[in-house]
Amino acid sequence: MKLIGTYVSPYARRVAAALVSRAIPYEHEDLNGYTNPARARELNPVGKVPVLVLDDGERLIDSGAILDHINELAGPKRALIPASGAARRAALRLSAISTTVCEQITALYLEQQRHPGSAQSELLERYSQQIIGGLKALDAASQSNGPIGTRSMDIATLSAIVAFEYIPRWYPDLDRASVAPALTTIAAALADEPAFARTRPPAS
Ligand SMILES: N[C@@H](CCC(=O)N[C@@H](CS)C(=O)NCC(=O)O)C(=O)O
Repeated sequence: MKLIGTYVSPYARRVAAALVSRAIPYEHEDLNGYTNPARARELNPVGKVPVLVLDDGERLIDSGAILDHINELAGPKRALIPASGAARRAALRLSAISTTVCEQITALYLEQQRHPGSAQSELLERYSQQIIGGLKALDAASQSNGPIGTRSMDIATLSAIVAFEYIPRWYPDLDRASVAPALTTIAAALADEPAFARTRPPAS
């Protein structure tokens, strides 16, 4: 199968991290949906990466749906998503928080690009509060024996670390270590895990 999407995209990267963590082989095409929108639209009606092309040519879109498929491929012993109950609900909630943090970081960055040098607007402040609120929730789940941690490379941990590492490129003013100290510790402990080391995009 082939994963299409630059690892600068946290959505493509969390899919890649899941594939690497479950030792599922894949080819990679380094497509950036922003710089090559025509190719992205050819592959996905809404013009975004990641896209996962299965061996029979079927194309899966949206990182959440793709991770659901990878979860099926991985099987219950190496599941990415707990099968049921409170653990499943918590993992999916944390996954959603991580992707929303990334969305709001992108929105904040694009808003800053539109109005360079402008004073803190109400919109920027709202985005910033959403990002900080999300990070604090991820941090609360990263306390010892919480659902995010070095023991559980599931959808919650993979997505949280990818979101955490997405911050400095686009929102360098945010002091991640003070907002999310427990997550900072876990990210440092997992930095050399193949799932993250092999999918980390080069610094810009
Ligand atoms: N909900 C989607 C979001 C994907 C997404 O926003 N991808 C961005 C890259 S970070 C993209 O390709 N954007 C191109 C565009 O919006 O034109 C997912 O989880 O896969």
